Amino acid sequence: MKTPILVDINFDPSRGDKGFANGMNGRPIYNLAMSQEPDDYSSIKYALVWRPQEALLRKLTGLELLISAGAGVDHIFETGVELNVPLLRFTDPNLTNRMCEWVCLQCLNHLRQTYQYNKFQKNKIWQELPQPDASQINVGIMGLGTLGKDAALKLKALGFRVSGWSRTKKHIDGIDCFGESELDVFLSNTNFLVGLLPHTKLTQEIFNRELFSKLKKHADIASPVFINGGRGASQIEADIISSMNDRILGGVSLDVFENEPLPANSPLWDLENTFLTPHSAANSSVAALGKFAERQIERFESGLPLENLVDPKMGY
Ligand code: NDP
Ligand code: OXD
Repeated sequence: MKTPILVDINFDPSRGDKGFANGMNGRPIYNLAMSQEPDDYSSIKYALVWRPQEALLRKLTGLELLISAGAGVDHIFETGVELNVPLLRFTDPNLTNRMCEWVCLQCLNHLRQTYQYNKFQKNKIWQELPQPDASQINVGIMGLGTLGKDAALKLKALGFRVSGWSRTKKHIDGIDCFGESELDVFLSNTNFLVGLLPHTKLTQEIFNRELFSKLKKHADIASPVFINGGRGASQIEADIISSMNDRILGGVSLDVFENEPLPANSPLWDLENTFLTPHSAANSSVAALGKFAERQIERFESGLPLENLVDPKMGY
C-alpha cells in the first residue's frame, strides 16, 4: 500500500468537484478540510498544505516532505516552525495561464480606460477618450519567475513594451531585463507597474509611496498604474491611497491585500480608476495539485531531484 498523505484542501463534491480522485493514483489521503484526521500525526511522512496552523506543523514530527498548495510559501514560513525537510511549491501551466490572463486583463483595463467607460455607460454618456497604442506604454514587471516571465511574453504579444526586474538579472528575448541594483532605472521607464513577487523579508512593503513616485507618467491616460498579483504584504495600502489622492498614481488593480478578506471599511473599495479582485487571479485546481504532489512523492521515493524546491534562506 502507498504511504498516506495529509492534506488540508477544501473542495466541493456537491458541485461536481472530484478533488483528488485519480490524481494521487490510489494513495490514501487524510483531508483535514473534510475532517479526515489520522490516528497518529507523527506517522505522517508527506503533507500538502495551503495555510497550515503552527500547531499542525509541530505535530508532524515524522514528516519527510512538505508541499505548499500555493505558488507562494510565505504562509508556511510565517508559522515560525523551523523545517528540516524539503519544502516544494506548487506550479502548474493552468495556474500560470490564469495569472497571466489577470495581468493582461488589468493592463488592458487601464490602457482602454474601462473604468471611465463603465461610468459613461451607467450615465448614458456617448464620449470617446484618447486611445494610445499599447506600444506607447511601458509595462514593468517586478518578479520574473514562473509567472512574471510568462506575463512578460504575453504582454509583449499584445503589443506593450515590456521590461522586468528580478534579483538575478534575466535574459528574455524582446524584454528589457534589469537586476536587483537597477531598480531606479527600471522604475523611471515604467508606466504600468506589475507586482509578481513572493513575500519575503526583502520584498515586505516594497510597493510604497517612494517607489510609486519614481514611476513614469503618460500624457494620454491616467498613469502611473500599480497592479499587484503577488502578495499583499509587499504593499503599503495607506501609501497606495495617498498616492492616488495626490496623483502620484493614476490607477490601481489589486488581487492581494495586507488583510484578506479586505475589510469593508478599507478606503481602497472607493478609489477611482481601481479594480479589486478577492485573491482570485489564479486558483489552483485540486486535480492538478494532486498530480503534482503524487509526482513529487514518486520522485522522492525514487531518489530523483525534486521540482520547485524552495530555498529557506531566500524565503521563496
Ligand atoms: P517564482 O519564485 O518563480 O518567481 C519569483 C520572482 O521574484 C523571481 O524572478 C525572483 O528573482 C524574484 N524575486 C524574489 N525576491 C526578490 C527580491 N528581493 N528582489 C528582486 N526580485 C526578487 O514565483 P512565481 O512567479 O511562481 O510566483 C510569484 C508569487 O506570486 C508567489 O510567490 C505568490 O506569492 C504569488 N501568487 C499569487 C497568486 C494569486 O492568485 N494572486 C497565485 C499564485 C502566486 P530570481 O529570478 O532572481 O530568483
Ligand atoms: C498561490 C496563491 O500562492 O494562490 O498560489 O496565492
